Amino acid sequence: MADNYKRTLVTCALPYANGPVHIGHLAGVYVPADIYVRYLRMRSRDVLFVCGSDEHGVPITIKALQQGCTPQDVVDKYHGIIKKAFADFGIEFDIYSRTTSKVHAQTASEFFRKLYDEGKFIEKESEQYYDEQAHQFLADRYIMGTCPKCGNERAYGDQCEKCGSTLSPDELINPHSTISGAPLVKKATKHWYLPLDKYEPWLREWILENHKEWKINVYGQCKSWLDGGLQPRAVSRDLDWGVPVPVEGAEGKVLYVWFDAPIGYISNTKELLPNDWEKWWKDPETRLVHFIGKDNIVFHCIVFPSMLKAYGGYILPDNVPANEFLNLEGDKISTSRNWAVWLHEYLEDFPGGQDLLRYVLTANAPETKDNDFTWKDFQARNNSELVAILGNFVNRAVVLTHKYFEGKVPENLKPEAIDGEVMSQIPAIKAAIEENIEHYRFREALKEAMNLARLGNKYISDTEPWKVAKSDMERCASILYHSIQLCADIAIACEPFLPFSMERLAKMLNLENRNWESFGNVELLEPGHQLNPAELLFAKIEDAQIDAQIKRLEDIKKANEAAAAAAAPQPTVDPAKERCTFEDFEKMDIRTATVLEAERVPKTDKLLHLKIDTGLDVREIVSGIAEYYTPEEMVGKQICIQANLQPRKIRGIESKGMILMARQADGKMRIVSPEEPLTNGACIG
Ligand code: B3M
Ligand code: ZN
Repeated sequence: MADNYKRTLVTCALPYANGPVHIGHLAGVYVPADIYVRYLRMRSRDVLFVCGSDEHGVPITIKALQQGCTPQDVVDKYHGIIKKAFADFGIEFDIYSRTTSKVHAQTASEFFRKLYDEGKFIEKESEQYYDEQAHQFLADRYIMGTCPKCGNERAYGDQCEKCGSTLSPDELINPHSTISGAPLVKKATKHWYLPLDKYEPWLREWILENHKEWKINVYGQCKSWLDGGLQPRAVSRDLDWGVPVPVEGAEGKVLYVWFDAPIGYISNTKELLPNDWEKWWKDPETRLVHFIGKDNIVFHCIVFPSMLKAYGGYILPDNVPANEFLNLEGDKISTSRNWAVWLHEYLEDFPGGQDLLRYVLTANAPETKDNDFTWKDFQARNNSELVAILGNFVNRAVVLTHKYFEGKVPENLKPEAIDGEVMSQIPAIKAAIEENIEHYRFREALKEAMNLARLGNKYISDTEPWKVAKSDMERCASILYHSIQLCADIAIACEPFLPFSMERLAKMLNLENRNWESFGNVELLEPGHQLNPAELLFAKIEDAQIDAQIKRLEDIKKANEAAAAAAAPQPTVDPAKERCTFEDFEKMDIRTATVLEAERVPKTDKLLHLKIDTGLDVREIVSGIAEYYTPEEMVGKQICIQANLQPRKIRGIESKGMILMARQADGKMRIVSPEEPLTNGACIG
């Protein structure tokens, strides 16, 4: 690897210890990180792999309330389950600790205190809802009331789960406490804020100028945050679960979970290496890489770096290769709707199926866009890739070597041009795997690694050693000699992706040294080297197993639909409008267009500034859709516009036209698009 770094510190998002982990977590964060780390370890790089449970914050206290136990009980339970699931899937952290550890409390506390002492925070008093019966301030999630948009009487202070609107507690009608049921009063409370706005110029330079190489989804999100303007962020909360704010007079206040959690990366390193942790965090020759999901980008690219910068002396992330989301059978994975494949349940249904899941999740990883996991695809990738390509090649090579040469690597007695042709392709494949892994393109890297097995299968099919054996044993020896060398290359190349089966393959081959450097060596296994008996690496998955999984999901869907129907608000529609003439209608020039660029209009919550191709021209419009769509979601979308509306200046921008949106009576809005892509400028009417 051509770089100036001496060591690499890899972190994975600390999962909230309020539930088990599912395939979305694995695909988005933990499998790619593990592939990366395994690869670096095989290259004998100095690497440290750090993770742990995120055990503070409101989600944990809510779970405790629901389950009638203490927050500590909740995190003890899920920390164990999560830690085991990672170990079961071969995610080999150097440390998996927790943010309730002593070291963490000290580290986070000291971190806050230094910034506090140096005047890096703003102190601000604000009015917050207070429960006089429970004697506490309430987080938004603890406040319930009537949704102003749909009338649901059980809407939360941050969201109405019936109509999906994002709310603030002030918007609720009759807000009351979910803890005591009491009505709420407003009371002044003091909090500390990190003035992110002050770091904005520096962040712009550091990210937008100096990290243009970051993944486009990460860079784009950072840009849109920065362009939207940063605000000071509160780093404390009125809550009784968390790291206490280490300031006199701050009783009943804890550090905000997103302030303490990323410091958990530091504390966990400290816990593992009490005397040696600093070189991993403070030496500019350390490269720091955060693996996370897309919902955590702002915290890892903007908030945490600003904290580190404010503190001083720490290195900053070199890269944050965040993935998008994995959906399940076309639907968003959701814990509350039980729409997920839980890791511990998966292993009950597919014992020993770790590599299979790792494979499918990598081959189909949501690296650049959201992706879908389907059980049919899972089966197809197993049966027609792992079994038919990888397993088949290895099996043929090893079985034939046993059959004709008593399981000893034969001698290369009669090589022919075809052997050289096949073996000469290995360096290029190796280089492609390296290039892709080093640029966080794991699905591409896996495809290349599988090309070794494709190559092997083709080689064996072309040379037909079982036929050659009838007339020319020396030639047969050469073919199997090369096939076995290729198997050894595969045992190395695929190890980061499929560690369990490659361990078995290495045993089958009696291959001891699997460092990356030896991959591609002309002779990995010498003639005469004894192989172990052939063993199947992968087994076919029958339809019945897949049907059972699909049926399970269908049952969950039915149960969810029944629950939703029971709870659904009475459907309402907007009243009919006055009649218009055909001529009125004809006057409107409505056509299809495609969004080319989109960004937030600075200092507004609702407006997006779009550049669109209308087929007639490229023009700019300002649209009040920012509450419903992010700029990233809009780019590339085909929309319909009212194209001959009188232009209007909105926030200094000349807006030429209006996007067609459908608005439900409850306020929910979606874009109206053609059923399938059309050319831009197609007239509607
Ligand atoms: N626990 C959020 C999450 O699990 C959060 C990540 C913390 S990383 C420092 O998505
Ligand atoms: Zn509502």
